[in-house]
This record gives sequence, C-alpha cells and structure tokens, in this order.
Amino acid sequence: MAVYQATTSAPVNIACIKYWGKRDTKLILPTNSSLSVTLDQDHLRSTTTSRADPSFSKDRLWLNGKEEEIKEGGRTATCIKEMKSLRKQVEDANPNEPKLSTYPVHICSRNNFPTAAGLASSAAGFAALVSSLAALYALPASPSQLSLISRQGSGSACRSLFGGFVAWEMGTAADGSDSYAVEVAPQSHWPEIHALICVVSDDKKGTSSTAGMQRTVETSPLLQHRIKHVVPERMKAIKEAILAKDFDTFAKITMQDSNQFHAVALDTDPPIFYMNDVSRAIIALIVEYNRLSVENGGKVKAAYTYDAGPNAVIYTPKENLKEIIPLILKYFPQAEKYNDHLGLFGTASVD
Ligand code: 2P0
Repeated sequence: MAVYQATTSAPVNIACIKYWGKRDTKLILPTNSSLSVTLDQDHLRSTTTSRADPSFSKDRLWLNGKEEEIKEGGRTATCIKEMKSLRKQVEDANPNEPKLSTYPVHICSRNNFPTAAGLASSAAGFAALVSSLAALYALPASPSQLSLISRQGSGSACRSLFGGFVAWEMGTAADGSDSYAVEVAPQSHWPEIHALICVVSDDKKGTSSTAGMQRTVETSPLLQHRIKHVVPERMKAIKEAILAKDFDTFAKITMQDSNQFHAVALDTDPPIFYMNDVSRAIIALIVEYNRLSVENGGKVKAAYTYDAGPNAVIYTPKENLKEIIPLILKYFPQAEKYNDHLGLFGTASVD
C-alpha cells in the first residue's frame, strides 16, 4: 500500500522592521508591514514530517518528541484545515488523485535549537508545518500563497517561507487575502551580510509576543504614531537599501526600528521590558564600535536588533566578524562558548 509522507524544513527569521500588533487576532493580520532576514543556518531550523493515512483516527502533532493537543479552532487546526482544503481543490480537479484531504495526518516537528532561547521558534515551526503539508499534498502553491496559511499559525511564520530578505506586506483586505510574504532579494544578492546571535539568556520570556502585542495595540499611543507615520517610510527605505546593498542605511534603519519596537513595549500599560542590562551593554558596544569607525571616516559597520527577549542579533558584513566576535568576548568574558560562523550566517552565544 502507498505511503503518503513528506519531510521539509524551514529556517528562523529575524526582523529588521518589527511586526508588533494585530488588527485582526483570528486571521493574524498585522497593524504594520515588516521585513526580515532569513537565517541560512543548518543549525537554526524546524524540520517537520507529515504523514496522511486512512487508518489514523485523528490529526495529531508532536513537537520535539512530545505530543501537543491540536485544539479545535486553534492555530494548528486552522493551518491543517486550510491545507486540506487546498488539497481538496487538487483532488476535485483530478479525480485520479488519492483522497488525501480526507485522511487524518500525523505531524512530527523538531527544532535543532533550544525552543526557549528566544529565537523565533514559532516562525520556523509553522513555516515547516505548512511546507511539509504542501509537499505531502503535492500542492502547486507558491511560497507567497503558502505564507497566507503559515501567517495564521504565527504572524512571523509567513516570512520563513522565503530565504534572504523578505517583506510581509500587511495588506488591507478584511479577509487577509493580501497579507502575505514576498521576497525582496534572495540571499545570493547580498551574501556578505551575516547575523551573529548572542544568547544573553535562554530563560523563557516573561510576556508572550501574542499577549504583549495586543496589550500594546490597546494601550500605546506611540504604536499609533509608529504604524501611521514611521513604518511605511522605513519599509520603503530599507528595501531600497537592500537592493542597493547600502549597509550604512540598512543598519541605521534596523537599529532605529529595534529601538522603537522596545519603546512601544515600554509605552504599553503595564509596561513590557524585553531587554536586560547585558542587552543594553551590547547596544552600547555596537554604538561605540560604529562611532569609532565613522569618526575615522568609515561607515556604520554593525547593526543590533532585539526581538521579544534579551538576546542580541548583530547584522554585519562578514569581514567585520573578526573584529566583533573578539570585542564581544572581551567585554563579556563569560561568553566562552560560541559557535564560529558556519555557512553564510553565523551564530554566537554570549552566556
Ligand atoms: C517580528 N516579533 O517581526 C517581531 C519582533 C517579536 C518582535 O513576530 O501572535 O510570534 O504568533 O503572530 O509571530 C513575534 O510575534 O506572534 C514577532 P503571533 P509572533 O519578528
């Protein structure tokens, strides 16, 4: 008897223009567009196997070896339902296709990085889930079409369906049909850019992104200013900087947007703090490193960015890593273990 099974993987992405706020919490429609870099690292991926079989009694999911309940009407259930309905269209168009859309699925997903490390595990996880079902069902869908579905698993997951530099265009339609990810430039366009990940703390974060951003939407006047008057210009400018390989502008916008995201978190009532003293000390180090370069007639050499946690991601052209890694190790001597940069984008641990 035929076995219907597929395995795919999806990488982590780290935003330069941050997604923070939903205008529709069910469909996961954002209050602003965002832009990220997908980390091209074998070490930072979710790998998912999906199998459809008529003998299964129901859809089931295992994350890192542990079974998780698929809640009715929840995000995972929504993604599976949407993928089955795309499969149904294929079957309706071709009656010879096996009726996989009617079979329950078993989905098994594993991250090869610590889930609690504050790296966007839900982004890689939902992107891998959707892409493995797309492979299982042999769907003729494009990454942007699939991103409409992974978005409903976790907003940032829509961006992990592409490599390189990726925009999530917020869209305006009430049904979410124009809120999807698009490629700005492939990784091969600007391969010099590396991401250095400094794991300041691998504690689980205090306020989840989902709850935190809704509190910001409800209480922060600064968020309203950001979504109307700041992000649209920044999206345009950073796309131009990426296409022109203008690191100076890319870095300035990335740092400004990280700062403003943490400012809107602080502007939330009650306030949300994601960075800690070590995070702020790394900012000071990068600011000083850039200041010395610019004062000597050079350019901005590195950009820090922080998500909903204390860990730093430093974007820099590869040539600067040989200066930055020793600098971090000098000022944060507890940082004894770090992975040297492997592949195109590097990781380091400062803990
Ligand atoms: C981002 N973050 O653009 C921003 C920056 C965190 C800070 O996307 O509720 O886990 O699942 O849509 O995708 C985190 O938000 O939230 C996030 P949900 P998600 O990467």
